[in-house]
Amino acid sequence: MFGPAPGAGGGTLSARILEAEQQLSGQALEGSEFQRDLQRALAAPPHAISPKYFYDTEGSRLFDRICELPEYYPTRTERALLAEHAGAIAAVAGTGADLVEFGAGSCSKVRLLLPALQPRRYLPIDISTEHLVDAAVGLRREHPGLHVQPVAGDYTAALRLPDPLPGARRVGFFPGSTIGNFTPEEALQFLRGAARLLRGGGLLLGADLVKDPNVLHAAYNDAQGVTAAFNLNLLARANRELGTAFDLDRFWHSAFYNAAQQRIEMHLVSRCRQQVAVDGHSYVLEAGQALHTENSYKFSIEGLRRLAVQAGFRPGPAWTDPGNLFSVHWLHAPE
Ligand code: AVI
Repeated sequence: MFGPAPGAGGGTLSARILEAEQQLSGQALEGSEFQRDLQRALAAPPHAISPKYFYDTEGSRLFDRICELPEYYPTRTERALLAEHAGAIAAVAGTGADLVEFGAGSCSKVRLLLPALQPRRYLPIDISTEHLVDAAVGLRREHPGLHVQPVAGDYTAALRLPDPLPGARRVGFFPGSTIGNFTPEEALQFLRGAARLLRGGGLLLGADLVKDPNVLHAAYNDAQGVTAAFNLNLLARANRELGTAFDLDRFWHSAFYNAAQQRIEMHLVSRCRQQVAVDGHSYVLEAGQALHTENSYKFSIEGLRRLAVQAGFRPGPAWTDPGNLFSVHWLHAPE
């Protein structure tokens, strides 16, 4: 899953951004992968597609708006936990580390940790190159002494990372409960890869907690319709990138809590019987037929710790808010 990229060393920020842009060759491939996965999802049950396709530039912008919504508690709760416990986190993670963030987006949460963690280098990884480069430039401006080396790519795929810094322990940062967007098998596989990559260091992981389904329902069905737009952007993206002609008004956003699976499910539901086409292949969607676009698993503290142990980590402290909405875990990765 993870591996070093020989020769991807230091250099100026613009050179490092160039490296990130050069890794776009991986994203060019993603265009055809998106088409193939969309065709597969439309052609036959289970009619499901990976949520990774939400995150083009527009999708990343919409996700940033979701994080500001009053109903979407995870972001502000996790931010408060990171701010409050930054010192305790640095005490277990250590200072001067080689800090790797999986799915860094706008790199906003890491800012809360930088003064306490004082990493020697920061490697933000993200699939949305444009977003990543903008974020890295902003971060470098704010922290001129920080060595920022963005890596554009899909951190769930075979990703080549720069060689570790000699003598620095690797600390991973995976906030936002993005772990919940994986299937349980993918989550285990991701954590196993991370435990190998971070040997001798550890992972700081954010995980959303099981709670009152009404709170969850509101968080994924916000009054302003931003989550609906985020969900529908998957079809808008197909129109932009694949030349499809999905009529977004013919779909509605559906999000509900599946208690048996401990997850929010998001779907795009066809409002009517309609025919759609992708690259010359047409598909009939019945009224009420759903395209499953995302799962967002919720965890108990103990459940998350069990998963981490299975993946090879030794769980350390976990921090939660007074309302038990969200959790942040330190997971030590033994040598
Ligand atoms: C990125 N991820 C953790 C978000 C979540 O809550 O599962 C994505 C999201 N989907 C709808 N709203 C936010």
